[in-house]
Amino acid sequence: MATSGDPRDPIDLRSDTVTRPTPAMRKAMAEAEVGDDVAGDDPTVNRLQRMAAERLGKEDGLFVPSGTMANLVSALVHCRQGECIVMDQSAHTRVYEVGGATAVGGILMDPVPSCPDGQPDPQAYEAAVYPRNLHHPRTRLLWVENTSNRGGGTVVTRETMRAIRQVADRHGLALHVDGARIWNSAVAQGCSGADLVRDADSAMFCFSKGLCAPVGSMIVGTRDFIAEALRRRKMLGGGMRQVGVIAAAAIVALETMVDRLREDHDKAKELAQGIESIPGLSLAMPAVQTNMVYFATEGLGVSPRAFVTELGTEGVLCYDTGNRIRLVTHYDVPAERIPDAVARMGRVAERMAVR
Ligand code: TLP
Repeated sequence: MATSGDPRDPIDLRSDTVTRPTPAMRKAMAEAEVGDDVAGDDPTVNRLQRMAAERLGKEDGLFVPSGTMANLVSALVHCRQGECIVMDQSAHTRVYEVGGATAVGGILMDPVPSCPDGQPDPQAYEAAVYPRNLHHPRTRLLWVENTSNRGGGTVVTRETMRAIRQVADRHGLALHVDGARIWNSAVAQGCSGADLVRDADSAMFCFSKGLCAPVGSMIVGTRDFIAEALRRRKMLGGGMRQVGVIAAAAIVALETMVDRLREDHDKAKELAQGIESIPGLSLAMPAVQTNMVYFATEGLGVSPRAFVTELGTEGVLCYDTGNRIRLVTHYDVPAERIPDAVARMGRVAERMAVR
């Protein structure tokens, strides 16, 4: 039998995407009422889409298989070939979505320098908007990620959203939110999801991260926007049939898993405190706001990659992002396991320091 600290009993902090559906979700999936969703006939999907749109204060919603598709479909609705989206240089869509907007839509993704505190800088967005003339490509869309993944899981505030909306209005642009973890942001800020996307024309969020559903993301926007999004989803092969079986899990996620995200944030804070106490490791972000902890290994004189590999032998699973290491807390790593994770990291740091 595996015991505490036993590498055969891994602590998986790679991502909140590793969470598995809860028993309540599996039950709802088994019992879901379904129909052909491409024909608009799946009552469970229709209910989920209405529910999500209502919670985010938008007219309509569209269920899609993944966050990547949610972002791609949104970009394709907002922009035509040769047009530009302004986004943080480290935005997930720029860095981790295979360049889909450019590859599929011929859309440029213009980078804005990241701010050290993870808060987008409205002035930097404004500076990246092309003037309208014969020569430049046309800027069409501003893009904000909330929470910011490579920004350390930091939240974007309502004030920042308002300021970016003003930039959009000054230049006649649309505003999209990659809200893969919008509920983490809302819970951390003590506001509603709707508060955070009020200034946006469209937004997406994921069910299959901290909310623990097995599959699926949601796009929300006006009725017209969603009608166009439906065509793009179909074009990309994302029209699904009796998809109520997974929408049922997403309903459970939305109804029961949002408030508990604060537990994940507490676990991340505890993890960060533990890391601070380990000689040679240092936090890469000043404050942990949600469920991510980024740290550096410079003080040990070893590369993040080498540290991650060694951590794997102790049964702590995580990813490096080049110059840093990311840990993500979630439902499937209970609070009781955090001290064990810290202890394992401490052992690895000690071993590597003496080499
Ligand atoms: N992020 C994942 C993947 O990079 C593996 C992670 O572990 O953080 N937007 C943001 C901000 C995201 O973090 C992600 C996924 C996506 C979009 C895409 O969602 P999926 O993976 O459902 O396509």
